[in-house]
Amino acid sequence: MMNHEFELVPKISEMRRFLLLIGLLTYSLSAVAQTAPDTITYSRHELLISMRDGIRLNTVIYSPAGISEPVPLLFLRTPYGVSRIPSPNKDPYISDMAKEGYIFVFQDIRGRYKSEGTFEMQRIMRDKKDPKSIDESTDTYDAIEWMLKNVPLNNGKVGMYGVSYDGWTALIGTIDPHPALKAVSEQATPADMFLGDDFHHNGAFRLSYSFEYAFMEEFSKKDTLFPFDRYDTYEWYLKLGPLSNVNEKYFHGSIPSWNDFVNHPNFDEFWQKQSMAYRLGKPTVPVLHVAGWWDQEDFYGPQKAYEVLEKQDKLNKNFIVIGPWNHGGWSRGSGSGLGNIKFGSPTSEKFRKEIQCQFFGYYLKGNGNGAFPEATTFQTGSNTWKEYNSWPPLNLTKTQNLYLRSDEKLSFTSPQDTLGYDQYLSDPSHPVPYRPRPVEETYGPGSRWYTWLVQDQRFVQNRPDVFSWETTTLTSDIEVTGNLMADIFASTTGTDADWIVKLIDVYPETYPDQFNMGGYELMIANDVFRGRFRNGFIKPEPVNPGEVYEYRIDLHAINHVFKAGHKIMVQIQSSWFPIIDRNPQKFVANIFEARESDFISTTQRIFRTRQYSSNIILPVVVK
Ligand code: PG9
Repeated sequence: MMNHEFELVPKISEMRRFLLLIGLLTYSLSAVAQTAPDTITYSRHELLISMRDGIRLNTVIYSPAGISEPVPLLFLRTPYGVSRIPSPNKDPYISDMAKEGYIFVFQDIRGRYKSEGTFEMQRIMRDKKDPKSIDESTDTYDAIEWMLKNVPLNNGKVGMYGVSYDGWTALIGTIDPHPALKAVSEQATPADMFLGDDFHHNGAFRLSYSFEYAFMEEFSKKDTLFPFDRYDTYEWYLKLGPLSNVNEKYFHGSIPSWNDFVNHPNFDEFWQKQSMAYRLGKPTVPVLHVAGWWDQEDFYGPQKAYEVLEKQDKLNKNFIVIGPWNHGGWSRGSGSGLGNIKFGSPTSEKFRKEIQCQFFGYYLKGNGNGAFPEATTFQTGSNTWKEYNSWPPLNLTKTQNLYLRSDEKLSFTSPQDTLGYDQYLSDPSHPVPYRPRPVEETYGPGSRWYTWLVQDQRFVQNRPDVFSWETTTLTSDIEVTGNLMADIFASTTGTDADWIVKLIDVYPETYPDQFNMGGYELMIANDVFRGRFRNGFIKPEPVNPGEVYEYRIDLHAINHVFKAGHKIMVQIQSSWFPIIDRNPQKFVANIFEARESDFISTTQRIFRTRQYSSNIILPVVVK
């Protein structure tokens, strides 16, 4: 998602040139390709194809040379520019499939790069009563219709795939799908931009990501980095002050998504209609969902999309894979590690060769028996692949509660005290950084954004506004598989507050297996909750100063073994900056309109008594 080169669209008669080229390559290279399938050559052609409303979308077609039998089409639609995509056999993401022979088609979506029309962030679904209406689903349909008729030697079957926005467009293709669409692998699609993906988590605004991404996509037709005047964006966002300064000083109303953020601070119809829960019905084509445990952008999305479709998956068309990856990590590299964390085997290679290839091979070419596991997940900590016939697995785990106790202890035994809390001061003028400073521009040069979720959490442990509780050294392995929840009892002296909860695997201080992991504090689960939404995301409510409230915070799924010799830690804090905007801590109706004077320091208390027994609810595998 960086700046990409601009290529000129050829002007001569597109179809004639395209057909001529395909014809020549088909006949001249067939002998070579048949004897050495590893060396299939792909020819590239780029052209504009018309949608039902006359808008033309820029499309690149890579056709395998030397094939005599028809092959399926694999289709990817992207806002990030098709010119960035290498030839299929040079792109590690799809090179294994390229060896097997597919026609690869890449398309710039409306209004991006060389496509005509207007870009709309996650375009809303069309009004079907209006025959002229269009959306990403009709564009997908029209493009497939065109391909079937015009791309030589296609076998009439289409697969779609892609990571993140490209995964989102793939999944949108399953809505009123073209009958030729036979399989889709959405990978890291966002599913709900208010509850869990790029733009908000539980209603807390993902400031740095949303600001930079909205500018990147909407400043021009090509990805453009925001021109920060300094390297450490932590400093820049702090100096920015209240969010109203964004339009006043920088965007001047010109970035549509930013205006949407400002105008929709709650989970209103705008966000509800964007969500996959609203858009998707029952599975229309087989879907393979793919997620990464440490996906810094869309971890929630693929699991939510899987969950929504699974409810109506009578024909067993819905599958999920979760591996030890960051955003899109399965599509590149070997996947043997992430940051300092080692996985003991090339997990991304395995995904591409043994899962992605087989999935499309079965549904598009009829290879194999199609007996895919319902859920395939990589268990971190033990570094082993697991297969389950449901996700999360049923009847495998028992709920155990890990309680916050006095003296910074964490224990499976509940507190019996009648009084007890830990407290810290939360000062919006000194927010806790979410990753070590300098916080480089998200997609800027030298950015450590990509691995921040596996960053050693010792970097904040001694801050007075981050509170930690820790178990004693574990004497046996604890295997946790499924959905976690934090159940936190807390009060604030303000009228609104953010609660950030992290579940951490603490490595032994001396760790000869990998010396630089000694004492490492690895985040296994985390999320933020904005207090104003404790009674629902549609209507925010102030909190009463000093009153103790129960906050149930979804920490999502994990599949992790806390090994004997390690400890488990929980950290709680009230800012995570600048990935999450600063909560003024004084309730205002719309935080995008808060004034400087609304930002106040508050004292936060986390309770750990018999009545208010803050804890983490863990699904622990029964041995
Ligand atoms: N996480 C990115 C994104 C997807 C959809 C909407 C907004 C952002 C991406 O990597 O494409």
